[in-house]
Amino acid sequence: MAENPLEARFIGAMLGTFIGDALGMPVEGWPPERIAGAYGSLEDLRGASIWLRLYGAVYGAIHDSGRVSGELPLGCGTYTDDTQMMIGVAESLAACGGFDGTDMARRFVANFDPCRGYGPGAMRAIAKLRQGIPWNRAGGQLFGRRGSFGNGSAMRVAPVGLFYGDDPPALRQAAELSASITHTHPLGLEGAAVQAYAVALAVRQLSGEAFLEEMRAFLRPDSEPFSRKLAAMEGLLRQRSSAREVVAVLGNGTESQESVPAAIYAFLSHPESFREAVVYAVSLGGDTDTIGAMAGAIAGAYHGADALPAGWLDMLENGAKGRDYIRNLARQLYERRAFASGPISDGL
Ligand code: F2R
Ligand code: MG
Ligand code: MG
Repeated sequence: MAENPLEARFIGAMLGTFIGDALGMPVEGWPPERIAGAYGSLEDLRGASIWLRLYGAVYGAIHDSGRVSGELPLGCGTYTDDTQMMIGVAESLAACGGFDGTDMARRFVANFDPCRGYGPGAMRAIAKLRQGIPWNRAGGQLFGRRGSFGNGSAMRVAPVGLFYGDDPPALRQAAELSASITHTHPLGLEGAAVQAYAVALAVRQLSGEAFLEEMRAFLRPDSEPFSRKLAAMEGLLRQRSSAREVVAVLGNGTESQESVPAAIYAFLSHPESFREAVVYAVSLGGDTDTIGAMAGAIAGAYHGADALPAGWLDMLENGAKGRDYIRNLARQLYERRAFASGPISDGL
């Protein structure tokens, strides 16, 4: 049980990331129809035991066979790169009392475990950091020096939204700086800022039109396609669109500009329930662990730690940097935030 509602939201966002990541991991890359065929859809199974069917089936059938799809040798309730990198962001903010690029990059390197399934660009950036290339140089060397617009910058950013939630300009600055360690493309930076702000708005208990209005005001003037997709969400929400229609408009891919809008939509279309938001996020298919992780961060920030299903939490890995570690880290971040002030340090 958390001490107060704000602390509960910090814990909810960080463990919510872990739950969404672990729930989506076994079906990453699957189209929505394949997930619905294997586990049923949220709509079909509403009122029945969707949670047990999806979660139990995913963590039972797939993991009992000892393997998940592809090469990842990850087991039941295991997190992937999404949560592993979020841990690095939170550790750094809590230890330094704010953004410090050198420290955050050092933690990405120290925590790195390729078995967690990193994107190819992130792997290259972390290798460069390990070789001693400074934190504000490595990411810019990727993708022909255009930088990455993968969702790796957004999937890990929830702690920035928690820490800087009261100060949108500082939140944007810290989100973009944290992103730039591995993702320097303008869309990679904007995706991280938008996801961080979504977490901050959820902490403030905003949903629906109020959430969208605040988010529109936060976007950079040139933030196409984020602005277009936010505008489209109103129609999708009104028409109660199918998963296929949602994916056709917002996307569900590894790019920030696809999966960040998809995660926000999963929350906005299911504001009443953490479980529904996260299961729906995974049911959209594509980059399911990451859409699940980001929706889990937003919904967890909105509903708080006590809304996370106890049975799901019990299934999460709990080793050296597992469930209890992340809960304590969220508490440290919450406590450290109260004493944070002054300009953001870039660690140089
Ligand atoms: N790596 C994975 N999943 C593979 C696991 C396999 C599967 N589950 C299995 O079982 O086999 N997931 C993780 O990677 C994503 C985050 O990636 P990140 O950190 O953003 O990496 P990267 O490489 O920088 O970007 C991802 C891709 O986006 C495209 N891209 C990015 N920038 C581009 C540019 N400037 N030009 C062209 N394309 C660009 C590339 O295709 C990148 O590879 C998450 O899903 C995480 O869960
Ligand atoms: Mg992942
Ligand atoms: Mg992913």
